[in-house]
Amino acid sequence: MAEGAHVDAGGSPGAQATGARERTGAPGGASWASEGHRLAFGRAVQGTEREGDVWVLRWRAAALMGIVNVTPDSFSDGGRFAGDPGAAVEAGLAQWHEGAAFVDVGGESTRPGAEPVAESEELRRVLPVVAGLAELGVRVSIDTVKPAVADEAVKAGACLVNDVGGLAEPAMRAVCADHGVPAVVVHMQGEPRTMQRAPRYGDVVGEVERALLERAGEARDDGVPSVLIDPGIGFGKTVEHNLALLAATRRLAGHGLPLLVGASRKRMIARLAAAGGEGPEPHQRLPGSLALHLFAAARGAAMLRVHDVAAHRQALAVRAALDGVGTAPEASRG
Ligand code: HH2
Repeated sequence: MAEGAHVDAGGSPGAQATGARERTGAPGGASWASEGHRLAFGRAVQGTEREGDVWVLRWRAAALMGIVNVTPDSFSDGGRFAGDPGAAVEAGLAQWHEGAAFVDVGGESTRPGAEPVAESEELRRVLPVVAGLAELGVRVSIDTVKPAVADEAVKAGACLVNDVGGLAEPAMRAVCADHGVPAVVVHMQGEPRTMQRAPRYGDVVGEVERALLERAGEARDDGVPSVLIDPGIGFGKTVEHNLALLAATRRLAGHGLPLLVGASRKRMIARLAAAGGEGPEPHQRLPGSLALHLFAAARGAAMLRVHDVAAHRQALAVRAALDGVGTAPEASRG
């Protein structure tokens, strides 16, 4: 049912699955659609194709991961769906129809200063939403740092584990390997409660890159079928650290592992746009989110984690349509 939702351009996994036309890369070095991305699963998942022992999802350009936080306290959408799994499923399904390749369900806020949530409470929040979306044919990602939550969520239908703890726990790698699901390996310095107090790096890009590649190697060695890597915008980083990492998108995307970037509505946007005042509130940060994500997409990011799927879809499609404009032979001759 939901498969038909993925119909248009941009080369998303959904578009790939429904046979939408592929775009070619623009001459002149822009990489809007020139690089293919690949995620391997140990079992059949909607939109994948079998390749030997694994099932592979392929796409071009940047795909979107929609966000559904079933929490009372998330920095941007906290409280919207707390205690109302039906509304959360509806919102996730809407994001899927808008073109999300995955819908990321989270039951514990990781905003700076957030307190940890008990496992039983996190399970109570996420399981009905994961199961409800999976039953509707939505590819669901589970946003958790707890192996037991990941395990139950995958049993309920999630097909991707998004771990802001960076897959540091062997038990988390075991869950992914045992169920044959890929994972997002996110970089975080410290832990949410304290991570923004005094983030410090000698060489932020080099250190984040090294940590991500190490963790990706451990995951591979432990049998996780594939990973996306994510520099963790705002996870133990100043605005300057975030900017340095975004500026290094091409380098971080150049390791043969799909790169996920999640800057949606984050505090750095308020700081950059503040003009002396407080800066826009989270729900007013869509323009800044688009600016950061279009920048990352143009430099090879494979996936963008976003609250506003339709707006990103539109921006990516319009930007992609500019590929080649002005560089075609007849245009440059004139
Ligand atoms: N950011 C947040 C949560 N999960 N996962 C990945 N892979 N990358 C991110 O940048 C990322 C993430 C924080 O955003 P949000 O879910 O909107 O808020 P909260 O953690 O307060 O629920």
